[in-house]
Amino acid sequence: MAMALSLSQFPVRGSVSLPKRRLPRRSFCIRGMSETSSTSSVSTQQEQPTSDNASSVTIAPPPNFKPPEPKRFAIRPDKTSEVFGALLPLIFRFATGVFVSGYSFSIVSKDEIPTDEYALELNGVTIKETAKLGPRPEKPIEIYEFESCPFCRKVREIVAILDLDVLFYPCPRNGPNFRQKVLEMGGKLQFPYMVDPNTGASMYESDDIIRYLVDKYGDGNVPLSLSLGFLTTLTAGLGMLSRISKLC
Ligand SMILES: N[C@@H](CCC(=O)N[C@@H](CS)C(=O)NCC(=O)O)C(=O)O
Repeated sequence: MAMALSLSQFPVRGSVSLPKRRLPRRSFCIRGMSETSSTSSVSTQQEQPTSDNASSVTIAPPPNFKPPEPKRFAIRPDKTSEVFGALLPLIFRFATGVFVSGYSFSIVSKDEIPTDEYALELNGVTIKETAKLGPRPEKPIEIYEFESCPFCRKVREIVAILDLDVLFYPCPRNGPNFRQKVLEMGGKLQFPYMVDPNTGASMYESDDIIRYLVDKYGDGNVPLSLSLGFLTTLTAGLGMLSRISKLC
């Protein structure tokens, strides 16, 4: 049975002689690996052995060591609903937020990518990705919100679309940390609440926050999927059905 071994975990028997200055290429050969064997051995051999640096190392697993059963990758049965539930927003929200504003890609030669920039490479093909974004906020925008709130979800989506640096302050119902701060800053407990330290602007109302962010840090256009009024809020809520009971 195959298994991974960390050589440093096992006692080394026999003598090991390693060259002092330059390490030769070695091939490792693992023998006698089975669940029932009480000792396994690993020997190292040089591809081109020479008389002064040939070595042989035998290692043994600890007493009663039983290699773990290999398992197929699978979703834990009690987590299946959570994993599939995480797909709901993708369906109900038409994958809003998956791509940033004005996203496009083209296949280019590797030389076209500046050395300090990242580009995706697939099967030897270099993919250049671009987006159309407005100015970047110098200081991160602060958003007070909570996961299961559909209005907050709309704001999270525009943050993803505009690829903004944001500090999210989690304010779950009965949360002891940041709710009080919102009450002090804005005068009421309502979420989402946004503070932009770059301009001093602060506001409630998801649609106002979205409008503010696209005007200031985007191209001024609210994406269609966030401008459908009640339908936007409804689908944002439906997308979170599987999480509402856990996070409210
Ligand atoms: N019209 C507001 C509605 C916001 C709203 O109703 N938020 C709810 C959460 S989904 C809220 O703040 N509830 C009070 C609370 O959680 O304490 C908006 O679009 O932002």
